[in-house]
Amino acid sequence: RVAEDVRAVPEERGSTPWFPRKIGDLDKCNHLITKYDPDLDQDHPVSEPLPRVDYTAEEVSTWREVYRTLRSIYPTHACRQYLENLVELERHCGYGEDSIPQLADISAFLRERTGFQLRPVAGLLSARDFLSSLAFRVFQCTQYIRHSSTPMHSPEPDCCHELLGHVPMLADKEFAQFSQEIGLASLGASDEDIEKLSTLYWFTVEFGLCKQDGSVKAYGAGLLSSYGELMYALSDEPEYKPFDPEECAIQPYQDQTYQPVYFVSESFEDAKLKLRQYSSTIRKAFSVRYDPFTCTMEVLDEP
Ligand code: HBI
Ligand code: FE
Repeated sequence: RVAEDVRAVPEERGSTPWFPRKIGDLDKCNHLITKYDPDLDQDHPVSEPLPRVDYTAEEVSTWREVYRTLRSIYPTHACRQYLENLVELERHCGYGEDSIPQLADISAFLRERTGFQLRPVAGLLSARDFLSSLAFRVFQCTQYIRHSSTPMHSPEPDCCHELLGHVPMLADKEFAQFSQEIGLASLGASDEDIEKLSTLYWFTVEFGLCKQDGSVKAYGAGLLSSYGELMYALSDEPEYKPFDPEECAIQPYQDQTYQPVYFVSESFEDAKLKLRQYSSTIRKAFSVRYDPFTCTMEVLDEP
């Protein structure tokens, strides 16, 4: 059941790789690279309600430790948008030390804020599948938690990473737009361009920093869900580069240890405009526009 070939796609269309045209097509975008939770239903349709999970006392205790540790440094290390949304999530979605918030509640909250919705996924997806869902404002989200023996580290995304790293940012309008545009750029792109967009995603959505009121703050989910790397990223050790998609897309990155370099955005608005400019240089035989009323991709100028 685990996809050996991350390039596997349901069908090919000329020289353009297959891509989802309507939101229900995302049910085919579920090629796992690694499967983390053997119990989780791998094929959860986008249209079905999100399952609620009864987490064990041990799982909640892992969450508590992670929440408490990270929460203490957010006021000084996280960007303004993150902090404001975290407070909202604490108020409306059960965020706090005492229980693991449920995807169903968070998804309903995000839909109201930015139109993003969550879909449960059993592990790490292929980059193409993962990015394509962003084009529909669907965030494929793990629902299991890391092992209790390593509360401050997880080799794979888990709910601590998704809920503390990604979710507060997905509630921000500009950031949501930025995320969707990476997804749109990925539709039907070549494998080489998917690789570049993944790297771009890595240095922004996962490990991005931004300028705010004269200092540098974190907005990347990989940082906001890792105490160690969050402290390191905002220390004077790493190198900072101004966000430039061209350079960012080919920067070698680290998934075993801290990043040697971080990209600093002026603002999400600025990052979005730069990303748009970059996306326009990706060679494709067509362009796409998302119709949020019908949840379909309009494909223009298709050969
Ligand atoms: N799959 N479930 C899941 N979660 C991610 O954050 C994720 C993924 N697959 C690929 C990926 N992230 C990134 O490394 C980029 O390739 C998009
Ligand atoms: Fe992530």
